[in-house]
Amino acid sequence: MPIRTVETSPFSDQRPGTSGLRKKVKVFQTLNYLENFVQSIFDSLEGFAGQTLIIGGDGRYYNREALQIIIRIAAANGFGRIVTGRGGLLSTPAVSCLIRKRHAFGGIVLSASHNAAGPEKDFGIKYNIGNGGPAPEQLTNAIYQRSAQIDRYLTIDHAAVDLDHIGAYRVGSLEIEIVDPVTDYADLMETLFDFARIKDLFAGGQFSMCFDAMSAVTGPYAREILEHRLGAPAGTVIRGVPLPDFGGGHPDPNLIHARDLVVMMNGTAPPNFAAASDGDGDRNMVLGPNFYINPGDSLAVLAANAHLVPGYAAGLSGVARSMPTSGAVDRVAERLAISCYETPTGWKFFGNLLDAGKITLCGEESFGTGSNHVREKDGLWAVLFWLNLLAAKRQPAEQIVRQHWEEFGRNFFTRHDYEGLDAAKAEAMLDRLRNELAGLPGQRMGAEIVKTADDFSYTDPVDGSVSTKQGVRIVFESGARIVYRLSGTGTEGATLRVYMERYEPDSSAHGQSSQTALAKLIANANEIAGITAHTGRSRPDVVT
Ligand code: VG1
Ligand code: CO
Repeated sequence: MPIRTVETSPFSDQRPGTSGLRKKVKVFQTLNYLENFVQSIFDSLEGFAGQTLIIGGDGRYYNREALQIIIRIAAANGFGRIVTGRGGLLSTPAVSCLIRKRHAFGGIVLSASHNAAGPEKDFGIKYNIGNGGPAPEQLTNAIYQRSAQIDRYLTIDHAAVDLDHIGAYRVGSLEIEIVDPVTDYADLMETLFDFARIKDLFAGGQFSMCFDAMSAVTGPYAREILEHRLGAPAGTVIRGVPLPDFGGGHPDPNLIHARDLVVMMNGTAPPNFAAASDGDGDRNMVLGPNFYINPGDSLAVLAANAHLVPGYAAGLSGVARSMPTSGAVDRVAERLAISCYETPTGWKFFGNLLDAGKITLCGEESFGTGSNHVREKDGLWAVLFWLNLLAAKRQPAEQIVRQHWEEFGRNFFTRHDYEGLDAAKAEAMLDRLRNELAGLPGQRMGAEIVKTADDFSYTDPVDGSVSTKQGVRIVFESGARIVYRLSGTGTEGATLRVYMERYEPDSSAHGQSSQTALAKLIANANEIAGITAHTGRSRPDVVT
């Protein structure tokens, strides 16, 4: 099949953010925009001739069209095989799972995660390397640099591939395999968790749960695993059909966007346990009746109880969390006498630690938890981990968390997001803050005294690479801290994230809400950065 070279010219805005390139669908539909980026990825790689590429997406609007374009470019560039899920669907952890299982060269994830979907909304593309994880910074930088120079891309002329039937097709010398999107992933979960025990839990009739797939990609995964393999009653999974616009919703599993689930859990006769996942299936929120489990606490509880789960019973080699994530897991690591690493925000920073066997579990405050089973955070995995604990301990989730606090103390944590800010103003606010950092130590704010103030910089312990400007952090003598950073996943304006945390060893004070426990720190955060003065906002848009 003849390869066609198409002349093109570069776009200046193809720098990948925290998790790939995210833009409005309209931008991706601009002539050659997607083509340029895909060719820039391939131009930045070496040695993939005849190799396998896994491609899949969260089913959002433009997923199918993008997949067809990428198949043609991959064929022209010399890949030997493409594997994708039926309908072009694969959750982000399922892409990671398939890359590893098939010993693929790499993979492409088509998703903008929890961002809204539809013709006027967001789309995204991310390259994952052969370990199954997001491309490291050196590679994303190379892709960006290439995108700024690109003058041609390669493609073939070929009719659209039928994505809806499982089977193998040939496009020139490229083999295309359409697989069931769920099977390999569900099989992997069976190797990690005690399915028989969880099955017993559901079979007992005393336990019920609700899983909100938020009309995004996890519906088929949750149905197969929870309802078919684990015997949870039909209807356990709600909003289980992936829709191109996610039903008009915002599939971000947090207290604001998963509101229906929160209302259900705070209402009369709630189920015993609830969970939600995001657009591409890598995030999770877990809830008990009237009880919200903070992601930092969730990670700590999973680490402390990993010995109860078959896949982790041999022990954890170490743990890691992103810098803004609460230090709850640090205390568990200390107790277990294992290492705890602090990385910049974004899953790509965990890849080397996982590959080198330095860590087994890791997580982020943004509802991401995962382990060495794949190289992405994994929403359903976390839910199954929790179910395994509930089945092993036969205790409500709330009791497990409260006992954990009693044993380890509680890290009160909250994140306040200010969305849709003027990007220049938000940058200016952070620049001013950076300039003032040196003068902050020693300053008193109410009962707190600033101990250190810096802009987080990370040296990867495996390859020595350095990542700077990863978040401004202010740590007080008491151990309380405030972190400020700008989001790297948005497509419009800027989002300021302010993370606040304080440790409370006294269990008689554990009953209060995070917002109450952190009220003074929240006020300090506003004062130090001048959030209201710079942004004109008196309150955050999202609080987690
Ligand atoms: C956010 C989260 C970060 C997460 C990233 C991708 O990034 O804070 O922890 O890894 O999203 O998650 P940012 O730069 O907007 O703060 V996902 O589920 O969008 O793939
Ligand atoms: Co996601």
